[in-house]
Amino acid sequence: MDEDESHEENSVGDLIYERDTKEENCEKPDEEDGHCYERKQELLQDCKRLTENVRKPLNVAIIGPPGCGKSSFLNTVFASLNSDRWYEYAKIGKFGNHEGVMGMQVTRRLRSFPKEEYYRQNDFCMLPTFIDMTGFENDDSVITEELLFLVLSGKVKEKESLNDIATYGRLHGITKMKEEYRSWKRFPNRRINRIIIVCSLNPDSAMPTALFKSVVNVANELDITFYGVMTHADICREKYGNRLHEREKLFREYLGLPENRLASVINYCPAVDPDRSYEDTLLPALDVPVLKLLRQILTPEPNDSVMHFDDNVKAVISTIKIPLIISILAMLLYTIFYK
Ligand SMILES: Nc1nc2c(ncn2[C@@H]2O[C@H](COP(=O)(O)OP(=O)(O)OP(=O)(O)O)[C@@H](O)[C@H]2O)c(=O)[nH]1
Ligand SMILES: [Mg+2]
Repeated sequence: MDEDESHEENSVGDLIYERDTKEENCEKPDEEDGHCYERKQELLQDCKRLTENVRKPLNVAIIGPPGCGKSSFLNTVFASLNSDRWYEYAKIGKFGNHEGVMGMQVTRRLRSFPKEEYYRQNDFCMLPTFIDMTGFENDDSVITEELLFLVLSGKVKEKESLNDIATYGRLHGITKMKEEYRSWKRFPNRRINRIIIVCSLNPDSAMPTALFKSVVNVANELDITFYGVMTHADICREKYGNRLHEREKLFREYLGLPENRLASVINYCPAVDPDRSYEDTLLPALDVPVLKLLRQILTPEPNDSVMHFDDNVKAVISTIKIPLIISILAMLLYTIFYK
């Protein structure tokens, strides 16, 4: 049996053991389920407590190369934040490679997951909105960087086609693109507060350094804190040994990430649990590292609940606009007909 085969036969228990031996706070393999379950509950409480005093939910964007496990990671995040079972909220599948099914161009849009969509308990907490940013190529062209700027600064609506914006930029040039889209109304509720950059731990897959460069440039320009997540920790540990440390190191160096802003995760997926027991229950050993990272992400930052001045003005205008128009019309009608 080769290494791959032996790995495919890995049970969730083996994976939990691997995870336990790595996770300093989930390290008792003989009590693995119970211990990880308790650790999960502690971390979950910490995460909820951190959101108690926030004025509005954070927007957390997920970005990474096609097929690296962004949607799977989001579903793992949602499972971690809940207490019943895993669900497929973010659709999993390899559509990210430029062309979709039967060679058709896939229209790329942002997909947001507000708390109401993924959180199934009734308690009050201001958990974040997660935004799946599929469709960014490994590219550091000015057009990609500008597209990232528009998305991260909250200028792109949910249904807006990212392809159309990029095509406009390619046809008319970067200056026109900036003039056209930066002048668009900003949606204060869509401004991104944190970024999670996802990358596979597999050393055989290419490291999308150009995309990383663009994300880091734009995140720094907009003063957004970013985090790193490395997926596929299950298939890689045994097979690649030391090469994984090199890969992690490289990833951190490209992003300039301190260790506390990086997590290696195993996502809920059939490769990890062929019986898909997670459709009935949760695997707390997979949740723990994700919740540890989320606790970091949810730690309040000075700018979090502060709205920019122009956002406040726009918010006030848009709130009073309709009643104001109705009042003016009513006054006009009154003046015309009764005076
Ligand atoms: N073994 C293993 N497989 C994973 C892991 N995470 C994701 N996968 C698999 O990788 C494949 C791609 O996952 P997706 O979550 O669709 O990747 P994505 O980045 O959202 O892909 P696009 O949206 O197309 O860019 C799926 O077959 C997943 O089951 C992991 O941690 N371990
Ligand atoms: Mg996806």
